[in-house]
Amino acid sequence: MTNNKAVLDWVQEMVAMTQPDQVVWIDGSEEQLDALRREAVSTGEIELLNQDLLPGCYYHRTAVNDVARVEDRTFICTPTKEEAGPTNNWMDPAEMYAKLKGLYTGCMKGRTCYVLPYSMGPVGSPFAKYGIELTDSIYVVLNMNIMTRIGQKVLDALGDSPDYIKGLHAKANIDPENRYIVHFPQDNTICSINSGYGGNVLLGKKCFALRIASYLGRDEGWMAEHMLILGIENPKGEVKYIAAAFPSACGKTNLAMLIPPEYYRKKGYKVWTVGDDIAWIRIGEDGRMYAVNPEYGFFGVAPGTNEKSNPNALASTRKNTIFTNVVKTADGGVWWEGLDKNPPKGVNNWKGEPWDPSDGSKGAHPNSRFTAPAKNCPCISPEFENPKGVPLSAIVFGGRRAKTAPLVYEARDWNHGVFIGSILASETTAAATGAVGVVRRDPMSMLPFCGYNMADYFQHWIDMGKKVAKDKQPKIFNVNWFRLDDEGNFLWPGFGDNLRVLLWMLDRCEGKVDAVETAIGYLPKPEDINIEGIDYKIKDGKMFDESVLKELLSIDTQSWLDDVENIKEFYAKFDPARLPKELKENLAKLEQNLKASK
Ligand code: OXD
Ligand code: MN
Repeated sequence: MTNNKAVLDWVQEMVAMTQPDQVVWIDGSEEQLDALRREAVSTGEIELLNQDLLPGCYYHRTAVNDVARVEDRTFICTPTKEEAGPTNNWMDPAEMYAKLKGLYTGCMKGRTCYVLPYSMGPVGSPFAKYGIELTDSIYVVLNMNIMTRIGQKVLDALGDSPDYIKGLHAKANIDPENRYIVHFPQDNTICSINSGYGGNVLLGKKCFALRIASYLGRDEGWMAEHMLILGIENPKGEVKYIAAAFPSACGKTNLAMLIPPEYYRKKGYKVWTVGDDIAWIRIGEDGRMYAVNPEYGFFGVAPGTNEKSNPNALASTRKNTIFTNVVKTADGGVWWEGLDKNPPKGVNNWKGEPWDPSDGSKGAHPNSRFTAPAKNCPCISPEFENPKGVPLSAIVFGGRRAKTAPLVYEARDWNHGVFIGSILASETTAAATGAVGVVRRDPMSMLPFCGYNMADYFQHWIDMGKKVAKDKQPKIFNVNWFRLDDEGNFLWPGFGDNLRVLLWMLDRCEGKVDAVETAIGYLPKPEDINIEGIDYKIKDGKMFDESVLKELLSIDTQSWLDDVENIKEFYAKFDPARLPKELKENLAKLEQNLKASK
């Protein structure tokens, strides 16, 4: 399939180490993929779902001990520990290679090694980067076929170039004690062993498109970010694009696929999804920032997805989708908590054990997933495959904060925006294990995904801003959809109504509305956020109204001053010589502003 010596030599070396019974190159043809589907069904690796209900859909269960990304077993192996920084696990590359060699040697005996060429970004696009994943899992091949562009066309585009990302995945024994997800940024290499769970084994996603790509982007002058990308079309047919970063479990996929409230739909507003998880951002010929979604599908969390929360995501999963760790129903359909209020009876849970929904246990794993082709999405953007990407008007950061952050505020300038991204935080909810309400800093929502020292990553953000003329820089905002009243009720309706806040941002980008300068940045004047048509009950006897909007836009100076102390503690993790002075200055200014406003 290729004469590329760099590829052939590496494949040969990996095959000599892992010793599979056979090696199969994936050309990406439907014929070959179909044969693999049949084989995986015959061995039980995947199960065929009801083809009348869910054509082209399959079901898979992972091992019970292998259901999520493993941050404590994820490593960045740069030559020095400082390059990986204080927020990554690090091991000396030589030591790690030796450890992995021991684990990989002979681990594919009796198995087939699939050689999978894939592209992140449209093949041939100036954004595109190519990878080859070696894997002993058909499940991985079939998922990668949904999540990325694969096959011969990728090898053709790569030609003789040695410029590709090497990825070696082996399920081995799914041994959690010897599970490693390892990145060698200087070698363009990713190694994953002893897992079969998506985030650890679909190497194009978090491993390549975020960790390795963030490192490449720093060297090459572009950015790899954990961001959704969406387009908002106004009644005149003009579309403006926004990229947004939220920590996991803050509704990124829901925002990416937002359905405008009826009030706006009637006026002709539309929202288009470009991506739900990752954005690669480059400076275009006109000097603006452009973003592409390097992925080809959605690897979404199933629980909580329903006709109301995200009908577009649900529609995306109705064909050619792989479901992992959800409940398989008796008629070959799928179910998960939050899909509807009728759990199926007399079926097995995600572990394959008999399950009685009335005993309070969950049928689907909370991190059960669908892998769905992006093109299934009813609101997929016509620009999804645009090789040049889409121009960004705004960048949004957001987290889950009960009290501190207002509904929305705007950065004073690019560097202040980088500061806001660097202090991004979310509070733990009752759904997570551990204490409730604990603030977890997750800068730019990249904490688990940054492939190098995060202080240098902040500097890269500052430097990227310098390359763009002020009037072409995207404006930077922070949102908080999750503010609570004193009894723990959400004050803001969320979901489709979030569009109202996005439209305020676009008005700001176009200079159409003024804002109020505060200690933390620019806040909207309440009258500039349109709340007409909101019909939201906060609790019995309390409907959403203008007074609630005012509360959402209020700033509690003391809780911000407490936050400043927390930010100082977080910043103290980094080498002060590496942390950009622009961030320190912005922190000092925030503290000073807050004290002055007391
Ligand atoms: C994801 C995550 O799986 O961010 O996308 O955890
Ligand atoms: Mn993600």
